[in-house]
This record gives sequence, C-alpha cells and structure tokens, in this order.
Amino acid sequence: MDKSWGAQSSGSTQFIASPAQQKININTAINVAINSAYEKKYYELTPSITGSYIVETFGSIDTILNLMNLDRTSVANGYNDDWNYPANGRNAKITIQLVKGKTYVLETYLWSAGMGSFTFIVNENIQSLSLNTSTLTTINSAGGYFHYNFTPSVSGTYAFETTGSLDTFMYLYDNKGNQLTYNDDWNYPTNGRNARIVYSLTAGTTYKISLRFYSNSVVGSFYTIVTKL
Ligand SMILES: [Ca+2]
Ligand SMILES: [Ca+2]
Repeated sequence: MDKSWGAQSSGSTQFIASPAQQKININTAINVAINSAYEKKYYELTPSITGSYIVETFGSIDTILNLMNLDRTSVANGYNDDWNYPANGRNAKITIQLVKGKTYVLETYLWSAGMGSFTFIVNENIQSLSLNTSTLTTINSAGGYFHYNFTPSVSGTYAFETTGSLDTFMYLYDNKGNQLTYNDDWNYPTNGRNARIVYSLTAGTTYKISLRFYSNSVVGSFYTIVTKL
C-alpha cells in the first residue's frame, strides 16, 4: 500500500481511505466508482457563500455520506446513510450549514462490502416561495444567506418583501444566475430596515431570491413574502 494512503479500522471492518483528490464544484454532479470492498473516497469542498447546502447521492446502491472538517473531525448533521428509504432507495442526503472560505472534506463509501458506481451533487439549499404566503426565514450562521426559488404562473409585476425587526438585504437573480437587482431598506423608518424588491417577472421562469442580514454578525429570523401587484 502506498504510504500516502491511510488505513482506518471500524470494528472488524478494514476501510481503505484514499486521499482527497477532487474539488467539488457546487451544482456539478460527480461520478464515484467504488471498485474495492470497503474503499472510501474523499473530496474537498470550499464554499464561496455561507449558508445551507444539500449533499445527495443518486443511484441504485447503498451509499453513505460524511461531511467533515479538513482535519477530519465531525461536523454537526454531516453524516447520513439512508435519508428516505424506500422511496429514494438506499441513497444518502445531508442538509448542512457551511461557512464560506472554509474547506471541508466529503467522505463517501458504500454500506458493507458493496462495490459499484453512483453520483453525488452539492447544491445550495433553495426553498420554494409560494405567492401570498408569508414564510419564516431563519439564518443561523453569521454572514449566511438563505435562498428561495419563485416561479410565477402569470407574467406581471411582483413584490418580494421581508417583515420583522432585523435589517435584511435582498437580491433577485434570473434563471441563469444573473443578478437583476437588490435592495437594502425600501421604506425606512416606516418599514424598519426591511428589504423589498419590485420587479417584472415572466410566467414559467424560475427566479432566485437570496436573503442575508445587512450586518455580518447578525443571526435570527424574519418573514419573506411575494405578492403580485
Ligand atoms: Ca445508504
Ligand atoms: Ca435592510
């Protein structure tokens, strides 16, 4: 065995740990081939935005995900084996808060002595915003973002707005990721430091709304709503 390859024991099972060799890009599927029993593969992830992310495997075999710090200590909610059996087979999925600029290691392997191929992908955790529905938005990492998708069924002018006592900041993106506009305070002091964006949207197009606090040290909750004007 090459000395750069570490070996780990887990009970009586001998796992074979390969070094991290590939950087993960957000929204880009990575194919994984496990060709030896108990082989573990490692990937590095350095997010450019603080916020919530989803890591998920796809395929017909029994996968396990374990996202860790660079020193391979564990991260809260970083481990999963089966997230939605049997609807999603034996695939793994984790939803996790990550900090921009920090490098994490994703460990992935198969249950028992399984071998075979699967894919995984890391996406921003983007929730759906429904028309006229006030949705509680919580940002619990300092400097973090929360993302929504909104797909209007009718073309027209829409208003995205936060309510609450905190100082929010809002961005609107089109379906290609281009920033269309942003807002910090729309009606201070009547509406506090809330943000509001009014924009003409096209039916059937999925827009992304990203929210953060004005201050990088604030965490907390507010409400987000979209209405048609
Ligand atoms: Ca599994
Ligand atoms: Ca604001």
